[in-house]
Amino acid sequence: MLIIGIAGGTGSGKTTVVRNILKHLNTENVLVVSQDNYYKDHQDLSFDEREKINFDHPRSIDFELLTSHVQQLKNGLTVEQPVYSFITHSRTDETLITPPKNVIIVEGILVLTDPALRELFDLKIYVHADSDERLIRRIQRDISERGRDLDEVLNRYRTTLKPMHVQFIEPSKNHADIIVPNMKKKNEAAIRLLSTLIKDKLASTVES
Ligand code: UZR
Ligand code: MG
Repeated sequence: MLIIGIAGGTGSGKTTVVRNILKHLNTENVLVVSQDNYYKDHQDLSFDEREKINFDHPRSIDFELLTSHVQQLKNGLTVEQPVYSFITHSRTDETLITPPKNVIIVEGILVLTDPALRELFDLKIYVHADSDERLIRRIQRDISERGRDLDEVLNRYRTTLKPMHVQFIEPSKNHADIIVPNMKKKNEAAIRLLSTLIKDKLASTVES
């Protein structure tokens, strides 16, 4: 089994990198776990209060649960992932029954900031894109997929996304084994290298 952590700022294109890696692997053997499902629940707060939460600070993530789930998957156990709604900013009543796979990819902006979780990764990857590129992607996505308006996105970017990126996310790059560039230009070479590395590592750990 191989456990891979993929971090990078918001809009860096983690999801795209994961999708592109998957094209080179036998997807039946790969499980992708997103940090997004592990935002802490705040049933006690009103919607207005929840909207003000700093979702880019490591403390907004239930790392204890995420780490324990990754550990259980590593031990060959099935876990029940929470399902989080970005619309209501809270956990839904649903869960996701998740059996372990040969390759487990854990992706999210903050997955390289937590020491205990980091310990579980066999391979640590950081996806890099310049901040203007990330902001452009974030604006496009939040407006088209998350029902926000421009003012809201820019305001959040300035007040939380950027400071949290500078304080926590960017420094977590130091823990990465590999930094993948993900600007507009093609990064097929990096993806292919990475896929080969994953296959190699998998081949050498397949007996364990
Ligand atoms: P990616 N996020 C929300 O917008 N709403 C939530 O309820 C929980 C998280 C955002 C979060 C972070 N910040 O920047 C982003 N805000 O999800 C991380 N605001 O997602 O890695 O896909 O950019
Ligand atoms: Mg994403």
